[in-house]
Amino acid sequence: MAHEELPVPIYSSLEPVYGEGSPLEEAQLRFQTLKAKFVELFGQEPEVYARSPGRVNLIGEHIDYEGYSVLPMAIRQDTIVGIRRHDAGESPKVLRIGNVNGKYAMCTYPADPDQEVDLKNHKWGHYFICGYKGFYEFAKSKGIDVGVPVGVDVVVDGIVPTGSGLSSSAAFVCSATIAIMAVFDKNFPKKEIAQLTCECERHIGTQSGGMDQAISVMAKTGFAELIDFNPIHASDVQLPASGTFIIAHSLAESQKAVTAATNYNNRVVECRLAAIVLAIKLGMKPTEAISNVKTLSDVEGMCVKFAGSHGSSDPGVAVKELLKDEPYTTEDVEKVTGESLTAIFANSPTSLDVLRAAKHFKLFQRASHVYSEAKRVHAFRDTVLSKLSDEDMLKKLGDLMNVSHYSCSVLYECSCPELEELVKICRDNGALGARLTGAGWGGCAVALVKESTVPQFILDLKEKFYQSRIERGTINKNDLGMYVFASKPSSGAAILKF
Ligand code: NG1
Ligand code: MG
Repeated sequence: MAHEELPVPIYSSLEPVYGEGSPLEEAQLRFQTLKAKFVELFGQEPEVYARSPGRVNLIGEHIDYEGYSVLPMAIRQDTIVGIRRHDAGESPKVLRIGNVNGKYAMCTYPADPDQEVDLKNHKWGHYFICGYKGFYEFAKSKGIDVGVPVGVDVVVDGIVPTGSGLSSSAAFVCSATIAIMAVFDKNFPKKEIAQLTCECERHIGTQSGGMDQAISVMAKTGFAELIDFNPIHASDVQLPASGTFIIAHSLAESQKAVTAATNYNNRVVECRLAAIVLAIKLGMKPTEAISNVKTLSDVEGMCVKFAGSHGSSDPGVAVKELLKDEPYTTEDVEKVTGESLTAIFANSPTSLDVLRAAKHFKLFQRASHVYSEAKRVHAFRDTVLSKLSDEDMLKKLGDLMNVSHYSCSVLYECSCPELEELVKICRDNGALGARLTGAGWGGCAVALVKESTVPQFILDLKEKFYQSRIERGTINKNDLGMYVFASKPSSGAAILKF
């Protein structure tokens, strides 16, 4: 049976998840600490645990929500959750969510799967509620009876740095969802869990694609994955052994849940408008485009046909010919659509927030990024599968990463000064390629480096990027290992019963 059709694995020890050596010892200690915290808070031990990892995206940025394939790998850093289900008679019926990290105060919610996530009042525990609601919604859609809602006690420990582009949010939502499933004795095929966690993370107010949850749930040790959407599917990608991916934090934190209206969701709305305008320019009736065209991948076929009449198969040709370079005002777009933007997005409160905050829409730039980035993902995979020498292969992969960064920075405008500085330092110090990873606007860069030069490369980054920040007191010297590290493809989500 295909890997993704299998349920989440259930283990009785940590070895299959964390492997040999110090990560295993570190993990053992974390699970002990979590259990002790659980007993301290709730007077009993957890019944079961779940874990789900963060990820680094190697290439394919801001295209998952447009329906295009991406190429991430899971990292070792993860979120672990311990959980106990209350008995049906126990009251009050509440969800009590504690954290090993004292920075996160205990959050309490009613045991009500229909509660709305309070977006105006952001709390860390909201990510757990996404998973809680997701589980009930999924069970309902499948006609599975999970009884009347009962309370649960939960303790969380996350070591994926937050706001870093390494998907701490998906690690949390996926581990939460799987913990709830496990405490209800339910399990489902991984690809269904990937879909359900993608949908339920949207309760937090970002119009996310499904990359983070898909890799967190479906990752396999030793492989990056090419993730396709509609339907979700993962294919293993074995990376060349002579190269290593280094993750380095720019130390600018991107608070995506808070900046969604001007950053992440803004881009989702711009892509939708670009897709609708393209469809209309390519001959679709405006009313039909407004109701049927959701993403740029929906109109790729029309764009390619258009390019064909210009002797090309590149959807970018239609973008160049049919969209103007200058930003579109609301009136510009409404002239094409014949419908007000507030009417087009009437059913999406988070999109209406975007419209209120936006001055204009850069349709040409965003569509150019998406179509070209989608091609680079396949070029990356084809290069890994090619017969090139290791040296040539790494060089080509690095080039693709560099062009991807340029496109994110210039066309998609999701970089920031700290990331630009860091990416440049990576390249100046021997990286074959370097780019921002994840949503951007802060967070991490990923650099491809020859295996043999990894220690020197990390020393150079420490000296040229981090040293001045240590001196300024931005970070503590002892924490450097959290901000810059080499990463191997790690394993996906698991349930742990000891
Ligand atoms: P981050 O912010 O790095 O977790 C986000 C989205 C992804 C994808 C990337 C950009 C969520 C949960 N994740 O990742 O789906 O769109 O940005 O490629 O919103
Ligand atoms: Mg996230």
